Amino acid sequence: MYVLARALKNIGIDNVYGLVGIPITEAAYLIQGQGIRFVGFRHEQQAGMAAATEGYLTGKPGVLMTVSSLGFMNGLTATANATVNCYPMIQISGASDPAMVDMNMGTYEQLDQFNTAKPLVKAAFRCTYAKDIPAAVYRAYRAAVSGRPGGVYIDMTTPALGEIMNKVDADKLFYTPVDIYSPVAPNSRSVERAVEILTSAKRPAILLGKGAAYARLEDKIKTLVEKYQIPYLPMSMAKGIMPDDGPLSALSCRSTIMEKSDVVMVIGARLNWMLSFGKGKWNPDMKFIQLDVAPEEIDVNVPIAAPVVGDMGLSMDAILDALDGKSMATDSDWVSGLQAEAKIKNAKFAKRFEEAKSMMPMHHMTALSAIKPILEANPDVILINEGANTLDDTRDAVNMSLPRHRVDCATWAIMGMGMGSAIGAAVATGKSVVAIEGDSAFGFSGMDFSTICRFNLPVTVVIFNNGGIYNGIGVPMDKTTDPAPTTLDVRARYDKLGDAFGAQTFYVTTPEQLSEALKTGIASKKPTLIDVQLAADSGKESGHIGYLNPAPLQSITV
Ligand SMILES: Cc1ncc(C[n+]2csc(CCOP(=O)(O)OP(=O)(O)O)c2C)c(N)n1
Ligand SMILES: [Mg+2]
Repeated sequence: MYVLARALKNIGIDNVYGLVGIPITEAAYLIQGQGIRFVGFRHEQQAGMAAATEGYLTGKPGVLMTVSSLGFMNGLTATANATVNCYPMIQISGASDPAMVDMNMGTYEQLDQFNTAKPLVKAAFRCTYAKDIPAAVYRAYRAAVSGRPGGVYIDMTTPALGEIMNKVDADKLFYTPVDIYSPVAPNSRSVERAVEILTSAKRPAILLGKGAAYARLEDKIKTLVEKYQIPYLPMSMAKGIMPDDGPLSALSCRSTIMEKSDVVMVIGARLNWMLSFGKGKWNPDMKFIQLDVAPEEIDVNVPIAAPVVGDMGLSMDAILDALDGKSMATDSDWVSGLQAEAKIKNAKFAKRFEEAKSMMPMHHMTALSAIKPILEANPDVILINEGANTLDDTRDAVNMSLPRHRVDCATWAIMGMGMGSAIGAAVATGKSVVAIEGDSAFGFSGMDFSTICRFNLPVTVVIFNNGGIYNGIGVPMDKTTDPAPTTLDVRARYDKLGDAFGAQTFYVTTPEQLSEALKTGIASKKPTLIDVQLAADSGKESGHIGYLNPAPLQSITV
């Protein structure tokens, strides 16, 4: 296990997130002994979310360590989520002796973890001998960050962890991998094609995904947008690559971009369910230019007129070079039309906010009217966000102005990333973090608020308590005294959970109290928990994506 600790140190791992037990406890101590921070969690899924968030924010894979069987599977949920979201991370799990697993001998915590993990990760390795550990760690690192990033699995068997080697032989195992991240340039014909289409566009737009944030394209995108006056539309986690309230932001004109643009340059985003698969609402004559690191992403759902496949930084450089000296053919009223529409939409949104301000008990937007100015005045705070209405309303309300400062439920729209991601963000960047959580969403990871306290991290957790999944007014259909399937506890005092672990806590019922509490939490840089009392009828089923629910034939009150 010393070999493992040293391999992690050699490759530059700063933090390991995990939860110990047989057979990894001693390894965790030795890892700490190498000067690597070991952040011990209460649940492996959250440790995994922290590792994934570190990977997304830094571009270096986050590392998760789990015990065998259920610990492995708890962590694997986060590793699978990382693969889907293209976050680089490595899950290293203690594992039983593979010879015994293969013969189904009923050994301690027996599970064929290697084959269980395989379909959910980019690459998987199994170490049966200590001599294989450094190469497995280095290869896992390379696999996690290369091409499309994702989750990688190492089955760290008990025999490999316990094997004793002589030091001279062990020392020979370490090497420095050459070019552990090696960007691949796009082909020049694809760049020319993209530039031809872009410069002939009458109504061009840029659609930004979190891949563009991960690839650190902000300076190049700024040049493209400003020099060629192209409006941009960010996906949720791409907010802040360019300022949400900038003059070319089309954030409030999403439908118009979909329906009216003739060329959209998709950068690090996928035309998946979140974008109606590039069909339906989209202009049927649309020409998509798509920049992606993975060729498999091209032509998914709709044919792509100009794919540019390769490292997106190199692709952007090549496109900017090829554009130099060329001019755009944009209709003269395209940008001004969008700006006029944005003005009207923003005014409408502001009016909605004004109306919500005085609602008592508070609604989501009432609480956000207090939160918005504080977060916008502290752009360097990383925002973590999960829930349904809590997610949608916060995303719509809070403008971002810096890249990689918003992490949320992302592609799978999962609950259960909050505390882990908040911890990963705080540990990996040293920055202050605010997590805005629905009361249901918080329940998935709430116990790891204690990890925030134990490590004294600058994290403020804000819980929007409307007493349920979507709201607290669901009507039970069987007329028993059981709560409805969506109902939680609108009278719960989440702040008392914070008290149990020594956090600074607040229970707030008005926007003024919330404002004070949030300012205090951020300024203190201490673990803070704010229980925000909302009305039980604030929020609707599934927030903005209720249309995805199959329709029932009976009348149901959710
Ligand atoms: C792992 C997982 N389980 C269940 C769901 C279904 N789900 C979607 S949103 C949500 C919770 C919404 O309630 P809350 O977080 O309180 O936000 P609100 O809409 O009430 O503001 C749930 C359980 C999910 N997305 N992920
Ligand atoms: Mg709720």
